[in-house]
Amino acid sequence: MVKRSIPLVEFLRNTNGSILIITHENPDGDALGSGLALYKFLKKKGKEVYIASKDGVPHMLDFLPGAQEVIKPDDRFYDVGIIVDASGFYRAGTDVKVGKKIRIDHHIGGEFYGMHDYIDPNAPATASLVYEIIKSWDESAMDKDIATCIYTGLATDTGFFRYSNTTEKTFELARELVSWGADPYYVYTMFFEREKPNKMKLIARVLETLQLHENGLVAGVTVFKRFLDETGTTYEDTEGLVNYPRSIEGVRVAYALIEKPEEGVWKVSLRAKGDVNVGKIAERLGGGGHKYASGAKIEARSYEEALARLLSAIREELKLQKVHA
Ligand SMILES: [Mn+2]
Repeated sequence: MVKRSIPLVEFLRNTNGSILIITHENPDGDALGSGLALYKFLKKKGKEVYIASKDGVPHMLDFLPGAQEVIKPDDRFYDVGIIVDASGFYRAGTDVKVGKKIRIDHHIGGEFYGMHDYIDPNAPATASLVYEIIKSWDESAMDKDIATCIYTGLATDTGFFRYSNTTEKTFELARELVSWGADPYYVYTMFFEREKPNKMKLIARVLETLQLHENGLVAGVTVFKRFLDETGTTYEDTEGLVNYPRSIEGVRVAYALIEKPEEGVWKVSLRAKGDVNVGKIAERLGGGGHKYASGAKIEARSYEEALARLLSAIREELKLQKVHA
């Protein structure tokens, strides 16, 4: 194992103040997995550490060790703030008062706070960066709980080892985490196989909205707010619906357009199949993300207007990126 000297490790080692770890809005498996792994590790190291998420912990991630300890961001002042798995503190969805800002992340671009940031856009997950930090600090502090958190981040960000960011190194990391006690079957069943029957009813409605565009290069679904009301589901249940249009043969860009009238916006999730960069599409709409997964919020008065703006951003990028059927 290569031991790297990491300035962040030296900084945290010498910190006696309070530390707030914070995730992005609507946290996913990597945000909470990497955040909780770091939280548990820093606790073991005797640090005064807290973990916060504006939207709490979604049902499919409530099995993560330490999930009950996640707090809502508050008005307290923390000496150090660490944003995980996000391109900056603005992604926390709320203002936090911290003395020093640090970012641990694998997104391209974003905000930089200085030499104690730990950012690697080539990492498959932020969780793998947290694992590097722990290994270079004190690997003997690894345990089953921390391994489970890191494994969940790695698994969810690679589509459970199916996406194109899955490499030999990903499996090597996964093997190490399993040797520390992470249980792939446990994580898989807790994450995927605890759906509520109402979610199936929501999926049925949403699939009815399927549309194909650009000769089948683009496919998407729409989640109208009334679908949630009619099926007794919430926005949390819309997570992952974009994977259905992506699974269609020939589709290169998939979207899920989600009506959020209380915010006056349409939220869009984008997924790429093959070598289209959907991060660029999201940027055109004022959002951001990765090459393969991104999102944005479209301010529009009607569904037609939101869809037209989304499709025009997709069309322009497909032309620029020279993507043809
Ligand atoms: Mn991530």
